[in-house]
Amino acid sequence: MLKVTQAVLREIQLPLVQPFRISSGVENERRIALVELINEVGISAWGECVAGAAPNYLPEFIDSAWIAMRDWVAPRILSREFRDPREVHPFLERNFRGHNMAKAAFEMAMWDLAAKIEGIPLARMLGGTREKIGTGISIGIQDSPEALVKKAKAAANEGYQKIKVKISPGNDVQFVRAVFTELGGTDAHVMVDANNAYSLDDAEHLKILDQFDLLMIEQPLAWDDVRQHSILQKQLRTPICLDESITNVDRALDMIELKAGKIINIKPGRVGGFAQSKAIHDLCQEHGIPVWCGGMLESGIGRAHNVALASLPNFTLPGDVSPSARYWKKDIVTPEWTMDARGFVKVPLDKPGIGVTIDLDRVESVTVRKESVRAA
Ligand code: OSB
Ligand code: MG
Repeated sequence: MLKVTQAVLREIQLPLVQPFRISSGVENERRIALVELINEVGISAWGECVAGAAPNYLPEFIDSAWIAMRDWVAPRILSREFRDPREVHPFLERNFRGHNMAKAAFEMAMWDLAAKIEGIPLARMLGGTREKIGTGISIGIQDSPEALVKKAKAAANEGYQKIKVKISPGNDVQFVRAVFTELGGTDAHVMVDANNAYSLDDAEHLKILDQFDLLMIEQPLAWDDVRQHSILQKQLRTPICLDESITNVDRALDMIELKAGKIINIKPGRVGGFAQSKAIHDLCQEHGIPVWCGGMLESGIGRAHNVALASLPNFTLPGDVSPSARYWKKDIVTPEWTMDARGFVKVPLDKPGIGVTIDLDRVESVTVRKESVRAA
């Protein structure tokens, strides 16, 4: 039985080792909401809310998610005993629209709790089969093509299997050409992510990118669009991968039926947690659509959830699950996340649950607000 008696929300602030710029804004520091769920015998389980400081990726942001979690998600989770973590998502959906990142933080913590109670690794609880995850890096928009090439080459040398370059109008063809010229023919696959920076009027311009044999172009058009991507995909040789638009399994089916993309980036936070992530994974598998696990600059806790999810069989492309040192001077978990020279992150299979230990002293030292919700 999954019976939570207390939920603790903490906001931590962690400076990024390098600023991260995407088409819609820049982040120098991550404000992250962590969820700790404690059950009736004192087992602690953890989740991470991936909402950013600003509503520039999807509508949620950390302060909206905080209210959603404190006033709506936590009271629901605390009001009931669950037999199985699969029951959590449908229960949270009842007369409660949206707020997927807030819901996911709790839903994923419930999977951690279930795995800890069963004494098995989260990856196995989810149905994962992989022992290591191929890893990609997401490189933010740089000041010049030269600066980008330097970063991309360094990443290839570190062993990253996939190099994702953030693009926006004015920071695209020249930048991608420079990387293609320097890295073409190496093992690292190059892709781009536009985070909605283009419209259908840019189709001719985007076609220029076809010559670079990119692994994919991620979310070129509007954050909530599927139909226009299907028009664009017909004109592009480069496979489109949807990120922002896929907020649940129904949108994934829309993409498949409308041929609006050929790949899906699954971020569990974006789709309300693991149950929907698994449903999207399974649907894509049935339709021969590869998936990969995206990232949201997570701390070591959210990273643990992503690594566990990425161990499922249809995660056939490298995930944005870079090692801790790519983001933080010091992570909040032990051991920190590392990547081997061939670009793999190991799935922790030696401990129940998320597989890393929370460094509580470190968490407390970076906590800027904390609220606790108890069962009525
Ligand atoms: O579009 O994938 C994205 C980070 C913040 C918001 C959106 C995105 C990203 C990333 C980060 O690309 C990838 C990572 O966590 O390494
Ligand atoms: Mg993206």
